[in-house]
Amino acid sequence: MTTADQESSFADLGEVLVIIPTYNEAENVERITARVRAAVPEAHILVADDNSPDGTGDIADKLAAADDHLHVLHRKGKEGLGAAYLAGFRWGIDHGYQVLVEMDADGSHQPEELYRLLTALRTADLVLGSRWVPGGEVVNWPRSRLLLSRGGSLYSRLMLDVPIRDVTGGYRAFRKETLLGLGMDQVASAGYCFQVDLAWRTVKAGYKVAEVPITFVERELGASKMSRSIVVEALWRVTAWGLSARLDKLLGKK
Ligand SMILES: Nc1nc2c(ncn2[C@@H]2O[C@H](COP(=O)(O)OP(=O)(O)OP(=O)(O)O)[C@@H](O)[C@H]2O)c(=O)[nH]1
Ligand SMILES: [Mg+2]
Repeated sequence: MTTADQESSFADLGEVLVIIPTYNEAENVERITARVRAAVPEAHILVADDNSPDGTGDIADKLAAADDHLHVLHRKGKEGLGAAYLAGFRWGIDHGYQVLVEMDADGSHQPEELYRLLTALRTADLVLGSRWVPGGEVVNWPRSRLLLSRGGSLYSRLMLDVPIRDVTGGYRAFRKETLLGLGMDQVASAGYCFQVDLAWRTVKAGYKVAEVPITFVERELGASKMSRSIVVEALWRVTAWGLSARLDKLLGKK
């Protein structure tokens, strides 16, 4: 595919904004933004930085000064992935973007696969990049991490009754209307259950969700922000949501 083809290829979807939340990603921010720019030249990027002590925000500012498709949202301090995305979504909607993409900074979500998500968005309201559908895979993950992710996805799927294979994944493309319709203002999840929360809300609101296979690559540079408290938050929230949905059903509420 030539660059000219790519430039015109997603115009029918409207303006695309790729939101990349960052916390101490100084080693990754330049590389990931360059890859996005090369893969989908017409897309804009918003780096949502939580005042990273390692200077990620300053690097992003320098890159943005030289590229009119790159923007930076500076936030006061570390408030979690979920809060950074919600702020990024609002920024994007306020600035007239029609498609809002979630992507990690560490290279796990390959920009070169973004066209798959955008292509599928033509006939869906939310597209999930999925590790657990045929054709999807994970490269370089230790067994413990594989079990955590697969187990977390399975538990969420059963508990919440969502027909999604990879419900915890964070490589996603939303239509603006989907975000506006799913009640973003009530989302309180901070860590990884933010992803489960949004997917569940999207299904409950009756939107069409599609999954496309991705190859997820383990981060090579920088440190993970995954922690015990993030896993615990996900576990208790998903359990509480699932139980309360079951109770509502039993009591005949909608
Ligand atoms: N703005 C912001 N970004 C965050 C925060 N926590 C994590 N991130 C970013 O969210 C993305 C995902 O975080 P990771 O640490 O890679 O988490 P992960 O992919 O589950 O863990 P690894 O597999 O170990 O990489 C990265 O781009 C992080 O920099 C936060 O509190 N604020
Ligand atoms: Mg990561």
